[in-house]
Amino acid sequence: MSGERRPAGSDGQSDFDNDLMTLPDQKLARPPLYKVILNNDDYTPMEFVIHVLQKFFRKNESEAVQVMLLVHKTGKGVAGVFPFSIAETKVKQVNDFSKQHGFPLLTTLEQE
Ligand code: TYC
Repeated sequence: MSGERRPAGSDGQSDFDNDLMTLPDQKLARPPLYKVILNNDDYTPMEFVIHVLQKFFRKNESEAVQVMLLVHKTGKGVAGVFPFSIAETKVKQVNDFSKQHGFPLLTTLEQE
């Protein structure tokens, strides 16, 4: 039968695995990432925003204060960057948590 593999070289090993090394590079696309955006408002206490950044985005105290102040001064800021399903979950968790505490704090998603 034609196309049958012969032993390669003197060691009797098949050269089948060599074929893999000659395939063209197959580049895998990176999954898209999403920014969880924290939006400013006039009613949510600064301390609550700092707490949210520590609880849901693993910021330390000084990182959390920095992000909160940026949002307070500019209107919005990035709380974290994640693959879609995680980002979507964070948005829901934070918005639910804020509502439960009676604050209008809102997070939204933006593709990076
Ligand atoms: N602007 C709010 C205040 O003065 C604080 C605040 C910061 C609210 C960030 C929301 O995402 C926010 N109490």
